Amino acid sequence: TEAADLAAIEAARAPYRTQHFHAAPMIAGPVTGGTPFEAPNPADPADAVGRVTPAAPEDVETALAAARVWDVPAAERAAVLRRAADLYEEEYGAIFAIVAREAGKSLADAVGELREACDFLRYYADGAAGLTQPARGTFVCISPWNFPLAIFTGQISAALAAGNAVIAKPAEQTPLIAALAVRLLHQAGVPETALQLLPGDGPTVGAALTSDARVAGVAFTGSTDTALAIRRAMAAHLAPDAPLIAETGGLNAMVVDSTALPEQAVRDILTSAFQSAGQRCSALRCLYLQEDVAEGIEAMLFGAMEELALGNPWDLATDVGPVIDAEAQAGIAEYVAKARADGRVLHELAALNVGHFIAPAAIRVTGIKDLEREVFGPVLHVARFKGRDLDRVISDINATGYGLTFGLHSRIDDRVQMLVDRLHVGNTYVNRNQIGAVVGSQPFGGEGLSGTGPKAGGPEYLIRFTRAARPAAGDWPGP
Ligand code: TXE
Repeated sequence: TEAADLAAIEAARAPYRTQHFHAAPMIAGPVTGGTPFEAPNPADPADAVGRVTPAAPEDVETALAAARVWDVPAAERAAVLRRAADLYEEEYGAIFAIVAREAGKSLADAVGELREACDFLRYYADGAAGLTQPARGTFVCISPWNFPLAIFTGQISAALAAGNAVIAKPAEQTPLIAALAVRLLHQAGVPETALQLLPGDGPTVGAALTSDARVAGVAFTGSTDTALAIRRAMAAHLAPDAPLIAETGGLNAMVVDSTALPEQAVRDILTSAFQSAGQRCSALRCLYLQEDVAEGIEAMLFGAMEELALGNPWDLATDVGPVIDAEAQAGIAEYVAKARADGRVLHELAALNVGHFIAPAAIRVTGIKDLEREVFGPVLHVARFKGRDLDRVISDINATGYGLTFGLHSRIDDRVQMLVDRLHVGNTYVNRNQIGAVVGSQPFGGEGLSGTGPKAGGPEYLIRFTRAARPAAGDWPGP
């Protein structure tokens, strides 16, 4: 039963409730280390999560000099990656605890992180046998804080499956979960020269790695601006055929027309906009409601928002946790305050006074053109449209330049097909929530400013980490 599962999870996490974790450079050589700092819990300023020793410039040099491709038969690499997936699953108590305390993610999110990370390990292990080209060399993997286990593991397991040496640079905000993942991968049998970890910040450690000629390729997930900066650094310093595999931001819309089932649409809107406190690149940002049903759906939606439990993710009942840090909180709070001053806030939940929380909010807009940037938090924009204006809605969505996810609630088959055909997005979700990706069966990735492709967890991804890869990003994001 679910109650028994929750009790088991409580028990597995309990030993890690107050543990003080540690992350430091994990390199095949002596560690110098920069100035250590304390990792905060975004939900609870009183919680001492751990201590982080970032990489010093000497550690970057040591890692680059020590990196060695993982030159064993593909079947052996695959077996090690599968063993790592088993170890991740055995360590689920520690993983759920760190994901909650360091990244502020809810139990539902933590379960999703672990499942996706293990799926990536096993999927790329399966794919390793089919590779016909050799490894490229040293791959740098730079990951974001919003999927601190799943995306981190997805990048490095693909690069390792292909036999590369990996140097991983996790997000500043989430080095503790990365350090645990690397420990488990080493324990499974990945050599220390094939997988090294350099905690540290982007402009120093990240930039040093992406502008070193010894690096053969870069996998990156994060903001579009950072991806473009990395592309410039690579063009100046790396071999011209070094691939950049980038997954970046989105400005995602959902259209709900008058034939939609309201209860189902409302449930999917809530999940799409507020799961992970809206800190998913796939999250719904701009909802378009057809005018004749808009009032009814808005009333239902605002009622349903009141059911969301905003709170500390250590509490298993929490639906919406904090945003990642004080800077994110301040930026989003300022954005919502401005909308409030303009009288555009349609509904918002009561605020919490401790931790970096943003109360889920719905804001009136005339359309996606009113969104100047990706607001990475639990903020949903709501627009209304008339049936005859659907063409304009489509061209406005395409005109953002992003192309990650699109959601549609409609029971008119021709309309569904027309929208799917005309919208330039990587992933479309019809009559369901728009945040899912399933390794192997539903690969994830965007078009335009949202990424270079190929889709993660899909059949094209792994070969980009071999010498079969052509320059992936020479003209990205294209004219
Ligand atoms: O991302 P950054 P941040 C978006 C989202 C969010 C915004 C900022 O809109 O509000 O990005 O988040 C490393 N050279 N997404 O600041 O800066 C950095 O250390 C090399 C969307 O966290 O792009 C981190 O490891 N590396 C997204 C990684 O890049 C550099 C997920 C991502 O950080 C670097 C997260 C540099 N010059 C944020 N500068 C998604 N697609 O889900 C930074 N980094």
